[in-house]
This record gives sequence, C-alpha cells and structure tokens, in this order.
Amino acid sequence: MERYTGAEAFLEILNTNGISSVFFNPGGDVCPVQAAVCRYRVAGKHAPDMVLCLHESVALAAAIGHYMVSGKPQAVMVHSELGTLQLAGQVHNAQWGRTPVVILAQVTAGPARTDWQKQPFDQRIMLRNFVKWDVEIGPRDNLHEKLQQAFDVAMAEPRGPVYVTFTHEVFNHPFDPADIRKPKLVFPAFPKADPAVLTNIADILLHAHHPLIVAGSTGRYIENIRALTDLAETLAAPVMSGLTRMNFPTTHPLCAGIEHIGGSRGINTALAEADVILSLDYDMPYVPAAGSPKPDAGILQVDVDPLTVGRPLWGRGADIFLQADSREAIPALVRILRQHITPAKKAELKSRYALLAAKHLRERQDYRDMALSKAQDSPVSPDWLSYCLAQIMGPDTILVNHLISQAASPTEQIDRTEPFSLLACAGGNIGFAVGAALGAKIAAPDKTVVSLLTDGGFYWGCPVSALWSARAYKAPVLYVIFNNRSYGAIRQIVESLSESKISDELGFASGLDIDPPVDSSLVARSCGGYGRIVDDPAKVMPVLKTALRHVQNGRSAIVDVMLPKGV
Ligand SMILES: Cc1ncc(C[n+]2csc(CCOP(=O)(O)OP(=O)(O)O)c2C)c(N)n1
Repeated sequence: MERYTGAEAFLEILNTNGISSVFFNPGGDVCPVQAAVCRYRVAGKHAPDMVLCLHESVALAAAIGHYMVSGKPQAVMVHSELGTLQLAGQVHNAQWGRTPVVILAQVTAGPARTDWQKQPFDQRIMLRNFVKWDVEIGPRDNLHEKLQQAFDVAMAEPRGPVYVTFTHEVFNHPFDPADIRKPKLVFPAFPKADPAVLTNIADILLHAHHPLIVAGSTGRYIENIRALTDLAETLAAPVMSGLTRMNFPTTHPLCAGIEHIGGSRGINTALAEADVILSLDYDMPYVPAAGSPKPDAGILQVDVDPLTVGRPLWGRGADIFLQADSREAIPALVRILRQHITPAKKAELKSRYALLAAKHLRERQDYRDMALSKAQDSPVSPDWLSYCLAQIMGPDTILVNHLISQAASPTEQIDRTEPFSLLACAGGNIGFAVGAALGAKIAAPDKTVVSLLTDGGFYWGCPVSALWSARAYKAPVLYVIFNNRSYGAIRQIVESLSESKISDELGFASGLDIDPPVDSSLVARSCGGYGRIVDDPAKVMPVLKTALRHVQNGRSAIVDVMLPKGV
C-alpha cells in the first residue's frame, strides 16, 4: 500500500495553499517532510521547493520578501526551539509587516521539563508576543484541519505570522488520505465600511485646505493602486506613500513622495504641513517628533486593524478610526466625494491640483539637479549613487530598500510606478534586506531584484547564508551597500549626547564605527558572485552596469560603495 504520512498530508496542504517554496533549516524534525518531498519527486508528483537557508533568519526574511511580491501565504520550517531562537528579529519584522507566514517547529521538550521557575516548559511562548496565533498539533489532532486553520488565520486580514509546533509523531504517522478535504481558501469578509462614517470623512476632507493621504500598505492589493489614484485626483490631494510598498506612482503629479524615516534629509514636511490626514493602512510607527502632524491636524485612520493591535501606534490617536478593507473603502469614498463636490468646489480643487503638480515637477527637478551637482563628490554622495541606480533600473525592477541614514536619497531619485516594485521593512530589525531580496527573486524569477542596504544591514543579514541560497537556487540579486562604515543612526545620538564631535578615535573608542569594513567583494566571490568596492564617484555607474550584467547572467553581485563616514 502507498505510504501516506502526516508529511504527505503537509505537502498536500502546501500545494493547495499555493506555496511553491518552503524556506527552511532542518533538524531531525524536518526530515520526514524532506523524505516525503523525495518520495513525491520520485513518483513525479508536485511538491514545493525546499529552499535551504543556512541561517533561519534568512529563511524568514526570504519568506517576507516572497510574500510581498507573490501575495501568497508562506511556510517556514525550523528545527525545534533551537531553530526558533535563530529566527530572531525577523519575527518582529513579520509581525509589523503583517506577513501571513506559518512558522513550523517540533516540540522536543517532554512533559517533565520545566523552566527556571519550575513552570511547565512552553516552547510557543518564545514567539507568542509576535504572532497572531500559536498552536500545537499533537498525535490526536487532524493535522490537515489544524494546519489549514493556521494558514487561514495567517491570511485573514489583518494578516500576520502564526507559530505551529508539532509533536514527533505528527509527520511520521500514517495519515488517512480520506481525511484530506480540499480547503475552501475563503477568508472572513469585513463588514462594509459604514457609509455614515465615510460621508463624515468625505466632508472633513472636502473642508480641508491641506489634506494629505498617507498610504501604508494599500499597494498589497493591486486594485488599490488605481483606486488610490482616483481618490487623490478626485480630491486633488497629495499622497505620501509609506516606504514598504509601491502604493502610488512617484511620477504622478500628486505624489508627495515616499516616506523616509529621518535620515539624511530629516523629516517629510508633508505630514507636518497637513491640516487633515487620511491614513490608509498605515501604522505611523516612527513619525519623529519634529515631523509629526500639527497638534490640531485631523487624523482619519482607515485600516483593517485601525488600532494596530499588538504594535505601538504613534501615540496620538485619531479623530476617526474606521475599520475597513481599503479595497472597498477607497472606491466607496470616491463615490461619496464625487456626489458632494459642487461646481465651485471642483474649480477650487482644479487650482489646488495645478499647484501641487507644479510643486511635484519642481521637486523632482531639484532632486535631479542636486544629485548631478554631487556627481564628483568624494567620498561618493548617496544622492549620486541613488541617481546612478535610477539609470540602471527599469520600472519592473524590484527594489528592496532598507536604508537608514541615507533613507531619503533613493526615495527621491528612484521612481517607482509598477505594482510590487518596491518593498521595504515594516519592522525595526535591520537584517532584512539580504534575505528579503532572495525571497523576492524566488517569487519573481523573471524580474531583476536590486537590494539597497546599509553596511550594518549587510552584516546583520547573514550574507553568506543568503548568497549561498541565491546561487544554489538560481536567484541572483544585485546588492548595493551604502557603506558609511558606521552605525550612523546610533552615532548621531551619541554625538548629541556626548556633545563632542565624533572623531575616528572616539568613534572606535565608543563602538560606533565598523571600520575597517569587511571586504564584501571577497564575500561575494566566496559565494560565486561578482563583488566590487567603489570609492571613486566616476566608477559608480560603470560598476553598477557591470554588476547588473552579471546578475542578468545568473550571478549575484555586491557593489559596496564607500560614502562619507558615519552620516
Ligand atoms: C537587529 C537590530 N539591532 C540593533 C538595532 C538598533 N539600531 C537602530 S539603527 C542602528 C544603526 C544602524 O546602522 P546601519 O544599519 O549601518 O545604518 P546607518 O545608521 O549607518 O545608516 C542600530 C544598531 C536594530 N534596529 N536592529
């Protein structure tokens, strides 16, 4: 009789949920699944690709990157408590990024094991602060039903990670295929946005002099990009896009830019100038004090999770909280606005549109001029580097952007217009961009993926692990390091606290600088990639072009550009 175990049932669930890649790092507990994949392959049956990641945090970062491009639920397998601990800060990033990922690990602790306080050992407590749901599957559970429930919970809005532990028997035991029912893959619908509340929102927006729309993750649904454009044009309101998604084309005359978190340019002025802010699917986690909205600005928060349960918001509440699915709420708001716009209002909005369009044009020209004026700066200017990147990237290129001190430069220089062509980290763990770019490339093998990262982010991101997987799974990425040889953000804080100019000596003495830097070109070469360190501004463009050619020919590349130190 054909062998059919829990592991086969697991593969069936992955297949029906459209999971094409399992990002994993094994222990004995994953072996039954690896063995089932072998049996499936020998039998010519479809099983997902098992993408071996040499570090678990890369596995989870890759899953986040894959989801942000594919929109599909993700599965990550790690070895018991040891692998779980290695997932590290990516769990936080998955939570903040609302990533529907099911993380699976076996429980190895027997019933007699306790913690230091003599309480029963609870493996799931490790991730409980970050996940929507944690559950254990035991031998008496129907694996199929419980696992499907885990994927359903992860995918239901607001999406988020789920931690599933399982006992040793679960994947090894015979499983009756008759117990497998095709899942319905239907997620709970949200009640329609309350028309009275939407009418109120429309009224407030129409009376505002400087309304601003802020879109956080609306672009996770492709239809929202068109709908948001309709909304902005109907209201003649600028749109500031959150940095984690392509929500609104930067080339649109109403684009007020992509949010950047402090960094080289300080604050986004759009937030500080608005009298009413319509916040769509936006957490506002980092709004720095200086860039916060005016104290009397109206805040209208529309989100599937308007109170952002489990994640701190920005500490000042809102005038309206509306729980709604933006796919339904944005077009509904557009309809209401259109009904309420009088001919006089229409004329007013038309002139506001013209002013905003002129401002947009001016700003873009200023950005270009600024970058070009720095073309010869040595050390290399991040604006010049971003300008050069813009020249080698097509609209379809997927940009994985995790810069900190230079956050503003690429948002100003590199246009993003196509759905899913931008992804960035919603959480605070900086080791995101290396693994996320790998996952994005695996999700979209025909697209070019360019990952911008800090030197700190490069080291945190376990580059050897990610580059090994990129090579093995034919998922080459162009990594560009904006290298300031320092923990620049921390340096700024220490500089202000110490009230002293941080010299090289002080930077080293206080543990701020990562200098001398690691020779990343050797890291690239050790993993079969192309690597170059660039400190001459004239070499930036030619090296980027060469690196891109290597990537298009199947090799990952690291271009490590030396910028001014510490800033
Ligand atoms: C995993 C992790 N550890 C520590 C921090 C705290 N932290 C915030 S910014 C920063 C410095 C980041 O340096 P780098 O990534 O090189 O970027 P830069 O500030 O130089 O632009 C640190 C250590 C963090 N956010 N994430």
